[in-house]
Amino acid sequence: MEKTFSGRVVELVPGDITRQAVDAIVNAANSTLLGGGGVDGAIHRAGGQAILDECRAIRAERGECPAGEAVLTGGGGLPARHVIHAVGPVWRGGDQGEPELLASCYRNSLRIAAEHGFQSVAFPSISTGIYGYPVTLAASTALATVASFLSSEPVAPLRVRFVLFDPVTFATYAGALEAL
Ligand code: AR6
Repeated sequence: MEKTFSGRVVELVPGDITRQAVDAIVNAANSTLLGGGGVDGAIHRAGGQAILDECRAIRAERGECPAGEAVLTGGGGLPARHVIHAVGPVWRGGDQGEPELLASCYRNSLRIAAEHGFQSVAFPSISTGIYGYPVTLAASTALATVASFLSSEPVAPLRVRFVLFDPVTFATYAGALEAL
């Protein structure tokens, strides 16, 4: 399923983000940038030590990465050339700035992609696993933020793919994209 915004495509696919051959995949990281479970664990396992070494160097230089922000590394052994490590918010009931932080995760990731001239970027469903963000709310914020960036920014990727790991998440994003 896909929709076009100012000639740029948002598409939804089921599957595993570590298998995507795109300019950059986005990781649902944590503030330490040192790896974890979920999609973060899968990306580090599949991409190898080079990604962790780069994350360590970034951390040593800039400290922790706060929620809402993102940093760039190479793709190590992944088919993707780069990884954008974005830190989503932990869901704390929804009145602790979670929607703004989630939106800024997507915006900052796309800004990094645009700055580096990336044409294709793949996102997972940030924050909706271990961080507990309700999928219905996350899907509409994620898609509205990406659509707005693609519609309004002079420089942006041509293709943004959401790679959704389980059928419920895929169906929820499909409903939200339809409604947009
Ligand atoms: N490809 C695509 N999506 C995946 C994959 C995969 N290989 N594996 C899991 N998902 P989560 P969060 C989905 O928990 O909620 C880590 O420990 C998963 O089904 O990975 O942002 C970090 O270090 C869900 O739909 O990320 C942080 O501490 C989505 O990815 C914390 O988890 C996000 O789930 C971040 O939690």
